[in-house]
Amino acid sequence: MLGVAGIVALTYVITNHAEPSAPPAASHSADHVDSYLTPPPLLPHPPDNLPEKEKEAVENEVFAKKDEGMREGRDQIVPPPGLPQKRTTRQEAIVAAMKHAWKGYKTYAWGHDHLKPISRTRNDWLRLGLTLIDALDTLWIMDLKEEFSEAREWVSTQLHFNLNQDVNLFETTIRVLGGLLSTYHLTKEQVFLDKAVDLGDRLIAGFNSGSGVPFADVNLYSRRASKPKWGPDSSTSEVTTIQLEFRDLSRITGNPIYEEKVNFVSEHIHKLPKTEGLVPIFINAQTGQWRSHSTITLGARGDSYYEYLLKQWIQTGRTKDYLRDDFNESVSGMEHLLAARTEPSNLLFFGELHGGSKNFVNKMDELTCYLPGTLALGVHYGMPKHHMTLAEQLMYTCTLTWLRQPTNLAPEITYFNTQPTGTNEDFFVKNNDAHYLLRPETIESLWYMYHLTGNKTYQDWGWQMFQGIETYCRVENGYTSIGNVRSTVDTKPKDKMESFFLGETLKYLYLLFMEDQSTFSIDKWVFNSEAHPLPIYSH
Ligand code: DMJ
Repeated sequence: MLGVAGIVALTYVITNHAEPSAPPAASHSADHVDSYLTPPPLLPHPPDNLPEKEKEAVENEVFAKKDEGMREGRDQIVPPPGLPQKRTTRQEAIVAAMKHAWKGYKTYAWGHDHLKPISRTRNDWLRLGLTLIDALDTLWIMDLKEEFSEAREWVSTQLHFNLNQDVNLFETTIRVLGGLLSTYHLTKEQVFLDKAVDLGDRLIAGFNSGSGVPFADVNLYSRRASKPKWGPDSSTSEVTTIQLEFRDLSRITGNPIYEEKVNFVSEHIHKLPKTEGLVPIFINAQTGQWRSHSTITLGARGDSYYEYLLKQWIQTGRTKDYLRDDFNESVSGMEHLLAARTEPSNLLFFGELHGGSKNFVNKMDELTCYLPGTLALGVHYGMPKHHMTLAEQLMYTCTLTWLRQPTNLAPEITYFNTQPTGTNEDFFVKNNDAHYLLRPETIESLWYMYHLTGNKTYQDWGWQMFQGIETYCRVENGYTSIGNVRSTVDTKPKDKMESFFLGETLKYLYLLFMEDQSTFSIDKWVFNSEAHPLPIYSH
Protein backbone atom coordinates (compact mmCIF):
# COMPACT_ATOMS: atom_id res chain seq x y z
CA MET A 1 0.00 0.00 0.00
CA LEU A 2 2.76 2.33 0.99
CA GLY A 3 4.74 1.37 -2.06
CA VAL A 4 1.90 2.30 -4.34
CA ALA A 5 1.36 5.66 -2.66
CA GLY A 6 5.07 6.36 -2.79
CA ILE A 7 5.44 5.38 -6.43
CA VAL A 8 2.40 7.37 -7.51
CA ALA A 9 3.70 10.40 -5.69
CA LEU A 10 7.19 10.05 -7.03
CA THR A 11 5.95 9.59 -10.57
CA TYR A 12 3.87 12.70 -10.18
CA VAL A 13 6.79 14.71 -8.92
CA ILE A 14 9.07 13.52 -11.68
CA THR A 15 6.64 14.16 -14.50
CA ASN A 16 5.15 17.42 -13.35
CA HIS A 17 7.81 20.08 -13.46
CA ALA A 18 5.72 22.67 -15.25
CA GLU A 19 3.08 23.95 -12.83
CA PRO A 20 1.80 22.90 -9.45
CA SER A 21 -1.58 21.24 -9.57
CA ALA A 22 -4.52 23.48 -10.34
CA PRO A 23 -6.30 24.90 -7.30
CA PRO A 24 -8.30 22.08 -5.80
CA ALA A 25 -12.05 22.10 -6.10
CA ALA A 26 -13.40 24.22 -3.28
CA SER A 27 -15.02 22.44 -0.39
CA HIS A 28 -18.53 23.60 0.42
CA SER A 29 -17.46 25.46 3.53
CA ALA A 30 -14.52 27.24 2.04
CA ASP A 31 -15.27 28.55 -1.45
CA HIS A 32 -14.14 32.00 -0.42
CA VAL A 33 -10.82 30.62 0.72
CA ASP A 34 -9.86 28.57 -2.29
CA SER A 35 -10.78 31.30 -4.73
CA TYR A 36 -7.78 33.39 -3.72
CA LEU A 37 -5.52 30.43 -3.21
CA THR A 38 -3.91 30.31 -6.61
CA PRO A 39 -0.74 28.27 -6.38
CA PRO A 40 2.24 30.50 -7.07
CA PRO A 41 4.24 29.99 -10.25
CA LEU A 42 7.46 28.01 -10.10
CA LEU A 43 10.82 29.71 -9.93
CA PRO A 44 11.95 30.88 -13.35
CA HIS A 45 13.34 27.94 -15.31
CA PRO A 46 15.28 28.12 -18.57
CA PRO A 47 12.97 28.42 -21.60
CA ASP A 48 11.60 25.00 -22.50
CA ASN A 49 12.55 25.15 -26.16
CA LEU A 50 16.30 25.09 -25.41
CA PRO A 51 18.00 21.79 -26.22
CA GLU A 52 18.75 19.74 -23.06
CA LYS A 53 22.48 20.52 -22.97
CA GLU A 54 22.01 24.26 -23.30
CA LYS A 55 19.32 24.15 -20.64
CA GLU A 56 21.72 22.49 -18.27
CA ALA A 57 24.40 25.04 -19.02
CA VAL A 58 22.03 27.91 -18.23
CA GLU A 59 21.01 26.31 -14.96
CA ASN A 60 24.60 25.63 -13.98
CA GLU A 61 25.55 29.22 -14.67
CA VAL A 62 22.76 30.47 -12.41
CA PHE A 63 23.94 28.26 -9.59
CA ALA A 64 27.61 29.07 -10.17
CA LYS A 65 26.78 32.78 -9.82
CA LYS A 66 24.89 32.19 -6.61
CA ASP A 67 27.80 30.15 -5.37
CA GLU A 68 30.27 32.90 -6.19
CA GLY A 69 28.17 35.43 -4.34
CA MET A 70 27.95 33.26 -1.29
CA ARG A 71 31.64 32.52 -1.18
CA GLU A 72 32.52 36.22 -1.17
CA GLY A 73 30.74 36.77 2.10
CA ARG A 74 31.37 33.57 3.92
CA ASP A 75 34.65 34.21 5.62
CA GLN A 76 33.37 36.93 7.82
CA ILE A 77 31.01 37.13 10.69
CA VAL A 78 28.50 39.62 9.37
CA PRO A 79 27.92 42.90 11.13
CA PRO A 80 24.43 43.26 12.60
CA PRO A 81 21.89 44.32 9.97
CA GLY A 82 21.19 48.02 9.75
CA LEU A 83 17.90 48.66 11.50
CA PRO A 84 15.43 50.29 11.53
CA GLN A 85 13.88 50.77 8.15
CA LYS A 86 10.47 52.11 7.20
CA ARG A 87 7.80 49.58 8.11
CA THR A 88 5.10 48.50 5.70
CA THR A 89 1.45 48.77 6.78
CA ARG A 90 1.28 45.03 7.36
CA GLN A 91 4.45 45.18 9.44
CA GLU A 92 2.86 47.89 11.57
CA ALA A 93 0.02 45.47 12.31
CA ILE A 94 2.51 42.79 13.39
CA VAL A 95 4.34 45.27 15.61
CA ALA A 96 1.00 46.19 17.21
CA ALA A 97 0.41 42.49 17.89
CA MET A 98 3.87 42.16 19.43
CA LYS A 99 3.25 45.16 21.67
CA HIS A 100 -0.08 43.74 22.76
CA ALA A 101 1.47 40.35 23.60
CA TRP A 102 4.35 42.02 25.42
CA LYS A 103 2.08 44.25 27.48
CA GLY A 104 0.06 41.26 28.72
CA TYR A 105 3.25 39.34 29.52
CA LYS A 106 4.79 42.30 31.33
CA THR A 107 1.67 42.95 33.38
CA TYR A 108 0.80 39.42 34.45
CA ALA A 109 3.76 37.12 33.88
CA TRP A 110 6.94 39.22 33.97
CA GLY A 111 10.02 37.03 34.34
CA HIS A 112 7.98 33.81 34.17
CA ASP A 113 7.88 31.33 31.33
CA HIS A 114 4.41 31.85 29.86
CA LEU A 115 1.48 34.23 30.11
CA LYS A 116 -1.98 32.88 30.83
CA PRO A 117 -3.81 35.83 29.33
CA ILE A 118 -7.37 34.93 30.26
CA SER A 119 -6.84 34.08 33.92
CA ARG A 120 -4.27 36.91 34.02
CA THR A 121 -1.57 34.85 35.60
CA ARG A 122 1.50 32.90 34.56
CA ASN A 123 2.81 29.42 33.95
CA ASP A 124 6.31 28.13 34.72
CA TRP A 125 7.91 25.18 33.01
CA LEU A 126 11.69 25.70 32.88
CA ARG A 127 11.67 28.72 35.26
CA LEU A 128 13.85 30.71 32.90
CA GLY A 129 11.71 33.65 31.80
CA LEU A 130 11.17 31.81 28.54
CA THR A 131 8.88 34.29 26.80
CA LEU A 132 11.13 37.20 27.67
CA ILE A 133 14.25 35.53 26.29
CA ASP A 134 12.54 34.08 23.22
CA ALA A 135 11.26 37.59 22.45
CA LEU A 136 14.57 39.47 22.82
CA ASP A 137 15.74 39.40 19.20
CA THR A 138 12.21 39.91 17.88
CA LEU A 139 11.96 43.11 19.94
CA TRP A 140 15.34 44.20 18.62
CA ILE A 141 14.47 43.41 15.01
CA MET A 142 11.17 45.30 15.34
CA ASP A 143 13.10 48.22 16.85
CA LEU A 144 10.96 48.24 20.00
CA LYS A 145 13.62 50.02 22.01
CA GLU A 146 11.78 50.55 25.25
CA GLU A 147 10.58 46.96 25.47
CA PHE A 148 14.01 45.65 24.51
CA SER A 149 15.72 47.73 27.14
CA GLU A 150 13.43 46.58 29.97
CA ALA A 151 14.01 42.99 28.85
CA ARG A 152 17.79 43.50 28.79
CA GLU A 153 17.61 44.91 32.32
CA TRP A 154 15.82 41.77 33.49
CA VAL A 155 18.38 39.52 31.80
CA SER A 156 21.24 41.42 33.35
CA THR A 157 19.84 41.57 36.91
CA GLN A 158 17.34 38.72 37.31
CA LEU A 159 18.30 35.88 35.02
CA HIS A 160 20.22 33.20 36.94
CA PHE A 161 20.80 29.61 36.04
CA ASN A 162 21.81 28.32 39.45
CA LEU A 163 18.45 26.60 39.82
CA ASN A 164 17.65 23.20 41.21
CA GLN A 165 15.53 22.55 38.17
CA ASP A 166 15.46 19.78 35.57
CA VAL A 167 15.19 21.37 32.14
CA ASN A 168 14.78 19.80 28.74
CA LEU A 169 18.15 20.15 26.96
CA PHE A 170 16.67 20.77 23.51
CA GLU A 171 14.02 23.30 24.53
CA THR A 172 16.48 25.22 26.69
CA THR A 173 19.07 25.19 23.94
CA ILE A 174 16.90 26.36 21.05
CA ARG A 175 14.91 28.91 23.05
CA VAL A 176 17.23 30.25 25.75
CA LEU A 177 20.77 29.59 24.52
CA GLY A 178 19.70 30.38 20.94
CA GLY A 179 17.86 33.53 22.03
CA LEU A 180 20.83 34.82 24.04
CA LEU A 181 23.33 34.06 21.28
CA SER A 182 21.37 35.70 18.51
CA THR A 183 20.75 38.77 20.67
CA TYR A 184 24.47 38.90 21.34
CA HIS A 185 25.20 38.80 17.60
CA LEU A 186 22.67 41.51 16.88
CA THR A 187 23.64 43.87 19.69
CA LYS A 188 27.22 42.87 20.59
CA GLU A 189 26.31 43.42 24.25
CA GLN A 190 28.50 41.31 26.51
CA VAL A 191 25.75 40.50 29.02
CA PHE A 192 24.02 38.17 26.55
CA LEU A 193 27.22 36.26 25.89
CA ASP A 194 28.05 35.97 29.59
CA LYS A 195 24.63 34.46 30.27
CA ALA A 196 24.97 32.14 27.27
CA VAL A 197 28.32 30.83 28.52
CA ASP A 198 26.96 30.20 32.02
CA LEU A 199 24.01 28.31 30.57
CA GLY A 200 26.14 26.37 28.07
CA ASP A 201 28.48 25.25 30.85
CA ARG A 202 25.53 23.77 32.74
CA LEU A 203 23.74 22.24 29.77
CA ILE A 204 26.86 20.47 28.61
CA ALA A 205 26.33 17.99 31.45
CA GLY A 206 23.55 16.55 29.29
CA PHE A 207 26.18 14.81 27.15
CA ASN A 208 27.48 12.71 30.06
CA SER A 209 25.92 9.47 28.87
CA GLY A 210 27.20 6.05 27.89
CA SER A 211 27.27 6.95 24.21
CA GLY A 212 27.80 10.72 24.04
CA VAL A 213 24.26 11.10 22.67
CA PRO A 214 22.69 13.43 25.24
CA PHE A 215 20.02 12.66 27.77
CA ALA A 216 16.75 14.55 27.47
CA ASP A 217 17.01 16.48 30.75
CA VAL A 218 19.67 18.29 32.76
CA ASN A 219 19.53 19.69 36.28
CA LEU A 220 20.94 23.20 36.03
CA TYR A 221 22.22 23.24 39.62
CA SER A 222 23.60 19.73 40.15
CA ARG A 223 24.57 19.43 36.47
CA ARG A 224 23.22 15.90 36.43
CA ALA A 225 21.62 14.52 33.28
CA SER A 226 18.68 12.14 33.15
CA LYS A 227 16.30 10.39 30.79
CA PRO A 228 12.90 12.01 30.33
CA LYS A 229 10.37 11.43 33.11
CA TRP A 230 7.99 9.73 30.68
CA GLY A 231 10.25 7.12 29.06
CA PRO A 232 13.67 5.55 28.62
CA ASP A 233 14.92 7.28 25.46
CA SER A 234 15.84 10.67 24.07
CA SER A 235 13.94 12.05 21.07
CA THR A 236 15.87 12.04 17.82
CA SER A 237 14.95 15.59 16.84
CA GLU A 238 16.02 16.82 20.27
CA VAL A 239 19.53 15.35 20.26
CA THR A 240 20.08 16.59 16.70
CA THR A 241 18.71 20.11 17.18
CA ILE A 242 21.27 21.63 19.53
CA GLN A 243 24.23 21.71 17.16
CA LEU A 244 23.89 25.20 15.69
CA GLU A 245 23.77 26.75 19.14
CA PHE A 246 26.61 24.84 20.81
CA ARG A 247 28.83 25.32 17.77
CA ASP A 248 28.12 29.04 17.75
CA LEU A 249 29.05 29.24 21.43
CA SER A 250 32.41 27.64 20.65
CA ARG A 251 33.04 29.92 17.73
CA ILE A 252 32.38 33.07 19.79
CA THR A 253 34.28 32.03 22.89
CA GLY A 254 37.13 30.13 21.25
CA ASN A 255 36.40 27.22 23.61
CA PRO A 256 36.04 24.12 21.41
CA ILE A 257 34.35 21.92 24.02
CA TYR A 258 30.73 22.76 23.15
CA GLU A 259 31.25 22.14 19.46
CA GLU A 260 33.14 18.90 20.06
CA LYS A 261 30.20 17.49 22.00
CA VAL A 262 27.63 18.22 19.30
CA ASN A 263 29.90 17.25 16.41
CA PHE A 264 30.27 13.86 18.04
CA VAL A 265 26.48 13.40 18.18
CA SER A 266 26.00 14.33 14.53
CA GLU A 267 28.83 12.09 13.40
CA HIS A 268 27.52 9.21 15.50
CA ILE A 269 24.04 9.52 14.04
CA HIS A 270 25.48 9.79 10.56
CA LYS A 271 26.92 6.29 11.04
CA LEU A 272 23.71 4.67 12.32
CA PRO A 273 21.53 2.64 9.93
CA LYS A 274 18.61 4.51 8.39
CA THR A 275 15.62 3.80 6.18
CA GLU A 276 16.51 5.58 2.94
CA GLY A 277 17.91 8.47 4.98
CA LEU A 278 14.91 8.57 7.34
CA VAL A 279 15.35 8.08 11.08
CA PRO A 280 13.30 6.58 13.94
CA ILE A 281 12.13 9.14 16.48
CA PHE A 282 13.75 7.62 19.60
CA ILE A 283 17.35 6.92 20.51
CA ASN A 284 18.85 5.60 23.72
CA ALA A 285 21.45 7.88 25.31
CA GLN A 286 23.32 5.05 27.06
CA THR A 287 23.64 2.70 24.09
CA GLY A 288 23.50 5.29 21.31
CA GLN A 289 21.17 2.99 19.34
CA TRP A 290 17.73 3.57 17.86
CA ARG A 291 14.68 2.25 19.67
CA SER A 292 13.46 -0.51 17.40
CA HIS A 293 10.04 -0.21 15.77
CA SER A 294 9.77 3.48 16.52
CA THR A 295 7.84 5.76 14.22
CA ILE A 296 9.34 7.62 11.27
CA THR A 297 7.84 11.07 10.86
CA LEU A 298 8.72 14.54 9.63
CA GLY A 299 6.58 15.90 12.48
CA ALA A 300 6.95 15.73 16.26
CA ARG A 301 10.26 14.21 17.46
CA GLY A 302 11.59 13.77 13.92
CA ASP A 303 11.18 17.17 12.25
CA SER A 304 14.26 19.24 12.99
CA TYR A 305 16.73 16.35 12.52
CA TYR A 306 16.28 17.01 8.78
CA GLU A 307 16.26 20.79 9.24
CA TYR A 308 19.58 20.79 11.11
CA LEU A 309 21.32 18.51 8.60
CA LEU A 310 20.97 21.28 6.05
CA LYS A 311 21.42 24.20 8.41
CA GLN A 312 24.57 22.80 10.00
CA TRP A 313 26.06 22.34 6.56
CA ILE A 314 25.23 25.97 5.79
CA GLN A 315 26.48 27.25 9.16
CA THR A 316 29.85 25.59 8.62
CA GLY A 317 30.40 27.25 5.24
CA ARG A 318 29.27 24.14 3.36
CA THR A 319 32.37 22.23 4.39
CA LYS A 320 30.87 19.21 6.19
CA ASP A 321 29.53 17.42 3.18
CA TYR A 322 28.26 14.34 4.99
CA LEU A 323 25.49 16.59 6.38
CA ARG A 324 24.47 17.73 2.90
CA ASP A 325 24.56 14.15 1.62
CA ASP A 326 22.44 12.87 4.51
CA PHE A 327 19.97 15.69 3.86
CA ASN A 328 19.69 14.82 0.19
CA GLU A 329 19.31 11.14 0.91
CA SER A 330 16.57 11.90 3.41
CA VAL A 331 14.63 13.99 0.87
CA SER A 332 14.79 11.10 -1.57
CA GLY A 333 13.49 8.84 1.21
CA MET A 334 10.68 11.31 1.91
CA GLU A 335 9.68 11.31 -1.76
CA HIS A 336 9.79 7.56 -2.01
CA LEU A 337 8.34 6.45 1.34
CA LEU A 338 6.34 9.32 2.80
CA ALA A 339 4.98 11.41 -0.07
CA ALA A 340 1.37 10.80 -1.02
CA ARG A 341 -1.50 12.54 -2.81
CA THR A 342 -4.99 13.36 -1.69
CA GLU A 343 -8.34 12.61 -3.21
CA PRO A 344 -9.96 14.46 -4.87
CA SER A 345 -7.49 17.33 -5.40
CA ASN A 346 -4.15 15.57 -5.70
CA LEU A 347 -2.53 17.62 -2.94
CA LEU A 348 0.96 16.58 -1.84
CA PHE A 349 1.48 15.64 1.81
CA PHE A 350 4.04 13.63 3.79
CA GLY A 351 2.62 10.85 5.95
CA GLU A 352 4.30 8.69 8.61
CA LEU A 353 5.63 5.16 8.94
CA HIS A 354 4.52 3.27 12.03
CA GLY A 355 5.32 -0.19 13.42
CA GLY A 356 8.90 -0.54 12.22
CA SER A 357 8.29 1.11 8.84
CA LYS A 358 5.51 -1.27 7.90
CA ASN A 359 2.39 0.87 8.07
CA PHE A 360 1.89 4.11 6.20
CA VAL A 361 -0.32 6.51 8.17
CA ASN A 362 -1.94 9.36 6.27
CA LYS A 363 -1.46 12.07 8.88
CA MET A 364 0.72 15.16 8.95
CA ASP A 365 1.52 17.45 11.88
CA GLU A 366 1.45 21.22 11.46
CA LEU A 367 5.06 20.91 12.69
CA THR A 368 5.93 19.28 9.34
CA CYS A 369 5.16 22.55 7.58
CA TYR A 370 8.67 23.83 8.35
CA LEU A 371 9.71 21.60 5.45
CA PRO A 372 8.79 23.76 2.42
CA GLY A 373 11.04 26.50 3.83
CA THR A 374 13.90 24.10 4.48
CA LEU A 375 13.61 22.56 1.01
CA ALA A 376 13.61 26.00 -0.60
CA LEU A 377 16.63 27.01 1.46
CA GLY A 378 18.38 23.87 0.24
CA VAL A 379 17.64 24.64 -3.41
CA HIS A 380 19.08 28.12 -2.91
CA TYR A 381 22.26 26.41 -1.78
CA GLY A 382 22.39 24.10 -4.79
CA MET A 383 20.28 21.07 -3.80
CA PRO A 384 18.40 19.35 -6.67
CA LYS A 385 16.01 21.79 -8.31
CA HIS A 386 13.01 19.49 -8.13
CA HIS A 387 13.08 19.99 -4.34
CA MET A 388 11.59 23.39 -5.15
CA THR A 389 8.60 21.70 -6.75
CA LEU A 390 8.12 19.67 -3.59
CA ALA A 391 8.45 22.86 -1.53
CA GLU A 392 5.86 24.73 -3.58
CA GLN A 393 3.37 21.92 -3.53
CA LEU A 394 3.73 21.16 0.17
CA MET A 395 3.53 24.89 0.89
CA TYR A 396 0.20 24.92 -0.86
CA THR A 397 -1.11 21.94 1.13
CA CYS A 398 0.08 23.41 4.42
CA THR A 399 -1.61 26.69 3.56
CA LEU A 400 -4.87 24.89 2.84
CA THR A 401 -4.74 23.18 6.24
CA TRP A 402 -5.02 26.69 7.68
CA LEU A 403 -7.23 28.52 5.22
CA ARG A 404 -9.79 25.78 4.66
CA GLN A 405 -10.68 25.97 8.33
CA PRO A 406 -13.35 28.56 9.11
CA THR A 407 -10.93 30.22 11.58
CA ASN A 408 -8.06 30.40 9.03
CA LEU A 409 -6.00 28.51 11.63
CA ALA A 410 -4.42 25.07 11.27
CA PRO A 411 -5.11 22.16 13.57
CA GLU A 412 -2.18 20.42 15.27
CA ILE A 413 -2.68 17.31 13.11
CA THR A 414 -4.47 16.80 9.81
CA TYR A 415 -5.51 13.45 8.28
CA PHE A 416 -5.60 13.14 4.49
CA ASN A 417 -7.91 11.16 2.23
CA THR A 418 -5.89 9.11 -0.22
CA GLN A 419 -8.88 7.17 -1.57
CA PRO A 420 -12.11 8.58 -2.99
CA THR A 421 -14.57 9.11 -0.15
CA GLY A 422 -17.50 10.42 -2.12
CA THR A 423 -17.01 13.82 -0.47
CA ASN A 424 -15.21 16.91 -1.60
CA GLU A 425 -12.84 16.86 1.35
CA ASP A 426 -9.10 16.25 0.88
CA PHE A 427 -8.51 16.13 4.60
CA PHE A 428 -10.19 16.00 7.97
CA VAL A 429 -9.42 16.71 11.62
CA LYS A 430 -10.04 14.50 14.63
CA ASN A 431 -11.48 15.99 17.80
CA ASN A 432 -8.28 15.57 19.82
CA ASP A 433 -6.16 17.25 17.16
CA ALA A 434 -8.22 20.38 16.53
CA HIS A 435 -6.12 22.76 18.63
CA TYR A 436 -3.90 25.60 17.40
CA LEU A 437 -1.04 26.47 19.75
CA LEU A 438 0.07 29.72 18.05
CA ARG A 439 2.64 27.69 16.12
CA PRO A 440 4.88 29.25 13.45
CA GLU A 441 5.95 26.50 11.01
CA THR A 442 3.74 27.31 8.01
CA ILE A 443 4.42 31.02 8.37
CA GLU A 444 8.14 30.31 8.67
CA SER A 445 8.02 28.48 5.35
CA LEU A 446 6.02 31.30 3.75
CA TRP A 447 8.83 33.65 4.68
CA TYR A 448 11.47 31.45 3.03
CA MET A 449 9.31 31.04 -0.06
CA TYR A 450 8.72 34.77 -0.35
CA HIS A 451 12.32 35.63 0.50
CA LEU A 452 13.57 33.35 -2.27
CA THR A 453 10.98 33.90 -5.00
CA GLY A 454 9.57 37.38 -4.39
CA ASN A 455 6.12 35.97 -5.13
CA LYS A 456 3.68 38.14 -3.17
CA THR A 457 1.07 35.39 -3.06
CA TYR A 458 3.02 33.99 -0.12
CA GLN A 459 2.63 37.29 1.71
CA ASP A 460 -1.11 37.26 1.05
CA TRP A 461 -1.45 33.75 2.45
CA GLY A 462 0.46 34.79 5.58
CA TRP A 463 -1.76 37.84 5.96
CA GLN A 464 -4.87 35.64 5.89
CA MET A 465 -3.38 33.46 8.63
CA PHE A 466 -2.60 36.52 10.70
CA GLN A 467 -6.26 37.59 10.37
CA GLY A 468 -7.20 34.24 11.89
CA ILE A 469 -4.81 34.84 14.79
CA GLU A 470 -6.15 38.34 15.34
CA THR A 471 -9.77 37.25 15.22
CA TYR A 472 -9.69 34.05 17.23
CA CYS A 473 -6.56 34.13 19.42
CA ARG A 474 -6.30 37.77 20.47
CA VAL A 475 -7.82 38.42 23.89
CA GLU A 476 -7.81 41.45 26.13
CA ASN A 477 -4.46 40.69 27.76
CA GLY A 478 -2.47 38.95 25.06
CA TYR A 479 -2.94 35.99 22.71
CA THR A 480 -4.20 32.54 23.59
CA SER A 481 -3.87 29.17 21.93
CA ILE A 482 -7.25 27.64 21.16
CA GLY A 483 -8.69 24.13 21.38
CA ASN A 484 -10.80 24.09 18.25
CA VAL A 485 -9.99 25.59 14.84
CA ARG A 486 -13.11 24.08 13.26
CA SER A 487 -15.58 26.51 14.72
CA THR A 488 -15.73 30.29 14.77
CA VAL A 489 -18.03 30.33 17.78
CA ASP A 490 -16.71 27.49 19.93
CA THR A 491 -12.94 28.00 19.73
CA LYS A 492 -12.26 26.67 23.25
CA PRO A 493 -9.53 29.13 24.33
CA LYS A 494 -6.74 27.36 26.23
CA ASP A 495 -5.48 30.37 28.20
CA LYS A 496 -1.81 30.04 27.24
CA MET A 497 0.51 32.19 25.15
CA GLU A 498 3.49 30.07 24.07
CA SER A 499 6.91 31.72 24.05
CA PHE A 500 7.41 30.78 20.39
CA PHE A 501 4.52 33.04 19.44
CA LEU A 502 6.80 36.02 20.18
CA GLY A 503 10.04 34.27 19.28
CA GLU A 504 8.93 32.80 15.97
CA THR A 505 5.39 33.41 14.74
CA LEU A 506 5.42 37.18 15.02
CA LYS A 507 9.05 37.41 13.91
CA TYR A 508 8.45 35.42 10.72
CA LEU A 509 5.31 37.45 9.99
CA TYR A 510 7.34 40.65 10.41
CA LEU A 511 10.06 39.35 8.10
CA LEU A 512 7.47 38.11 5.58
CA PHE A 513 6.09 41.63 5.20
CA MET A 514 9.48 43.37 5.14
CA GLU A 515 10.11 45.42 2.03
CA ASP A 516 13.88 45.04 1.93
CA GLN A 517 14.40 41.30 2.14
CA SER A 518 18.18 41.71 2.12
CA THR A 519 18.08 42.85 5.76
CA PHE A 520 18.12 39.24 6.90
CA SER A 521 19.71 37.56 3.94
CA ILE A 522 19.90 33.79 4.18
CA ASP A 523 23.35 34.09 2.64
CA LYS A 524 24.53 35.62 5.89
CA TRP A 525 22.29 34.24 8.62
CA VAL A 526 21.02 30.82 9.49
CA PHE A 527 17.91 30.74 11.66
CA ASN A 528 17.87 28.16 14.42
CA SER A 529 14.82 26.00 15.03
CA GLU A 530 13.33 28.69 17.24
CA ALA A 531 13.85 31.47 14.65
CA HIS A 532 16.93 32.94 16.31
CA PRO A 533 19.35 34.12 13.60
CA LEU A 534 22.99 33.01 13.93
CA PRO A 535 25.86 33.93 11.62
CA ILE A 536 27.19 31.66 8.89
CA TYR A 537 30.86 30.77 9.33
CA SER A 538 33.47 29.92 6.74
CA HIS A 539 34.01 26.35 7.93
C1 DMJ B 1 9.34 25.56 18.56
O1 DMJ B 1 9.79 25.46 19.86
C2 DMJ B 1 10.41 25.15 17.58
O2 DMJ B 1 10.08 25.63 16.32
C3 DMJ B 1 10.59 23.67 17.53
O3 DMJ B 1 11.56 23.29 16.59
C4 DMJ B 1 9.29 22.99 17.19
N1 DMJ B 1 8.20 23.44 18.02
C5 DMJ B 1 8.05 24.80 18.42
C6 DMJ B 1 7.06 25.63 17.64
O4 DMJ B 1 6.00 24.98 17.11
